[in-house]
Amino acid sequence: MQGMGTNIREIENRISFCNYLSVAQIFLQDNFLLNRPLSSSDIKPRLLGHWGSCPGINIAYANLKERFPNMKFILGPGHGFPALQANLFYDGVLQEYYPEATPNLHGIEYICKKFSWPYGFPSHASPVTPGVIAEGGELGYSLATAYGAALGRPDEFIAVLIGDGELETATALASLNLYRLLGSHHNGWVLPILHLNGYKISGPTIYGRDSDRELLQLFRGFGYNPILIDGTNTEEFQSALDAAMPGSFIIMRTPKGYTGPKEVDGVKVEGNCASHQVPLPLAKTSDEQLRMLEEWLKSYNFKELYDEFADQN
Ligand SMILES: Cc1ncc(C[n+]2csc(CCOP(=O)(O)OP(=O)(O)O)c2C)c(N)n1
Repeated sequence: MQGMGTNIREIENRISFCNYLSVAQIFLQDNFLLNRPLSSSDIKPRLLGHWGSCPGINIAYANLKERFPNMKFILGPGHGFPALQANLFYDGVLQEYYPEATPNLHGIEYICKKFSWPYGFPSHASPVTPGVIAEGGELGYSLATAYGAALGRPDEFIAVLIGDGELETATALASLNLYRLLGSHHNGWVLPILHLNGYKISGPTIYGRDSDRELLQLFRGFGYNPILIDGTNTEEFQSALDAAMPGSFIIMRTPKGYTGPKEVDGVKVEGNCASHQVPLPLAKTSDEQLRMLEEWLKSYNFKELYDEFADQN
């Protein structure tokens, strides 16, 4: 059953908005709203950042925010920083700390130009990000951090997105035991979500190759009630959140780099580790990749969805 007030289209529009801004931060130094055909001079001279994790983060964040507006959110795959930044921008949180992050073209230009730039925003979640107290970098701590944040705070709701590569680390695996130690009414509710996009930097994850049955058995073995969902199906995600309760563990399947380029130079990119970093590394110098980037950005219908941006040049 859908919860009251659930608006599937609004959630999906938010995901498109944040996907667009994630791509824009990685690639663009001008022409942020595509008011003219994309040209080489619009592309940053040095392309940095990580796309592959971003779409799954945007999906999880938008769905959670709709169902649990006051959640605390802990991000395991810190490499998807453009997605976190896009969501903080969307909610106006970034502007509270960075007044230039206004909800218009100026704000978009500001976050894009400052992404992965000296004295700007690093390419991973760091203490200059509102709400972040720990510099990221080492995978493994998200679940333990979530249980720590819930300790002795029974009214707290904490959603934690764990990378499937991250879950191969000793720390993350051992932290699965914390539910049996800390899952009581004296502590807050931690809702773990496995970001099962199937790949790490240059190869598949172990859990990405597991069958549904194997995954369900694994998390049942740790004492959870696992709920396996297709993250690209918003209704399914919202139903899972409606059904979730303390002890639930959501396994969210998405193709890595979902909605990005499907194939580049004969290499599969969407649904593969080739989407991990910058999927169109030659966008500045190759006409073909530039056109692919333009098509990719246009696919989000950014200006149509958010007409407050439409008339700005
Ligand atoms: C302890 C540790 N080992 C290795 C790395 C190097 N590393 C950075 S990102 C990454 C892959 C992460 O994969 P996953 O958790 O599935 O996140 P995704 O980008 O697919 O969302 C690895 C191995 C690291 N940061 N920390």
